Amino acid sequence: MKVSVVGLGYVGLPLAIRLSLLKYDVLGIDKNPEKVNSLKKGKLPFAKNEPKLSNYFEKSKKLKNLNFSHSFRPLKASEIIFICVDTPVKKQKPDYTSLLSAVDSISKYLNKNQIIIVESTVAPNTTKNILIPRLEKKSGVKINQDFFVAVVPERIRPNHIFQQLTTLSRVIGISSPIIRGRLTSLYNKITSGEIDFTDLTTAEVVKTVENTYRDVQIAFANEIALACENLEVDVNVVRNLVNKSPYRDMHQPGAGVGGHCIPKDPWLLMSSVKPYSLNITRGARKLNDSMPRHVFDLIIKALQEQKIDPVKSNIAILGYSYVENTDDFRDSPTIALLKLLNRYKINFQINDPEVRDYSKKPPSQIINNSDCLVLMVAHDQYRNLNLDKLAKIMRHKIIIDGRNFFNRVYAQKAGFLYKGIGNV
Ligand code: SAJ
Repeated sequence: MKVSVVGLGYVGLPLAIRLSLLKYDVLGIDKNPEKVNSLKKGKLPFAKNEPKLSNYFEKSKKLKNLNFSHSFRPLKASEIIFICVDTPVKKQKPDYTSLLSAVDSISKYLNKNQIIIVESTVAPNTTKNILIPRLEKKSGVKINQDFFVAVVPERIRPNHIFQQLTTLSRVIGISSPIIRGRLTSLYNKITSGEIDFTDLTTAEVVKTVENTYRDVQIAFANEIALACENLEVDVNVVRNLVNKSPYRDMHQPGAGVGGHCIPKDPWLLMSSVKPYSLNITRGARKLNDSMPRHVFDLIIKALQEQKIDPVKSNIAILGYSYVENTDDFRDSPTIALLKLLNRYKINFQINDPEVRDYSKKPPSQIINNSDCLVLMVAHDQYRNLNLDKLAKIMRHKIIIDGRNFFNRVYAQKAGFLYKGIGNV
């Protein structure tokens, strides 16, 4: 069976490779010619450290059933077309530029009996009220008569992509029960997880709510961390003891919430619900977005305690990506922190072993002669940092711990002024 995947990012490319290994005849389409050319040459354009991605890509190349194109014309022959393009949020509203461009290109070649599967995360009611009418208008074919649509939101996380793609349960919203059989067969091959059928809008709500739920959980942890700073208790002790109580799952407070899912999906949900509601959701977003500012305030407070003029200081930032052990830095909290340091003309250097632009200098080189070490991402590679050795090369010994990464007592024994989120 011929299938097409439109959008070859963190979702689309692993999916295209998975489908190739499942022996489908796969066409990967992307608007970015450099990405298409890199893939045609057999080179991964990103996520080189993603477990299994390069290994599966090599296997797929041997099957010769995965091709790449910048043009949409060949998808005429596809029975199934997956849409996996980015759906960012700009000024708290959905930006569907890529999505609508993909839909318009697909509609030029849409023909009978094709199924379009929207894996991109969209606001509730987008597929029903925007995508389907646009497809019909631009193609002249009719929904549930000539073509069908499904909403199957992706459920993957960088650094765990194939593990999640092949095992997690999937929600499948369908435009008509007619396609239930075909989608059952398809997704039972893709994942060993359960597949649950529902309508198009419910599937969109489930996806945006599952990420909003996580954002609210993290915001609660951050709020309690700020309270613990005020109460001068260690939030990590509080969290560990709270979570010993049944049915509690207090999340990790931290330097902020980044990535292409959690900070975005609550705005997609809010954009589709009448105004002035979802107050907890809105408040959680605001609090999580304020955490990089809180890290900045802790830096300034620590420098002042040590009588260091911030504009004459040198800050060592560890971690640029949005979450540990990945090179993905979309919406990273560190980006927000750097904006503040730049605004107040405070010097800094960055190390991130996973991000090419910041992996050339080892941590020791950017920490050498610095006044303050700020841990923003809990990369495994930072686990071998020796605080006694770092204390000897720093000009002043301050640690701002954005991820409860270092042991406070140990850091203090090594002579550091230690301030952690919720543990100052
Ligand atoms: N974070 C915290 N405290 C926590 C957990 C995360 O501050 O307790 C921060 C992280 O540092 C990061 C951000 O939140 O900056 C997001 O982290 P994440 O672990 O949620 O990672 P994501 O963004 O890759 O989330 C994805 C989501 N999966 C999909 O959208 C399909 C999310 O729904 C999953 O729960 C998550 O992966 C996962 O853990 O699988």
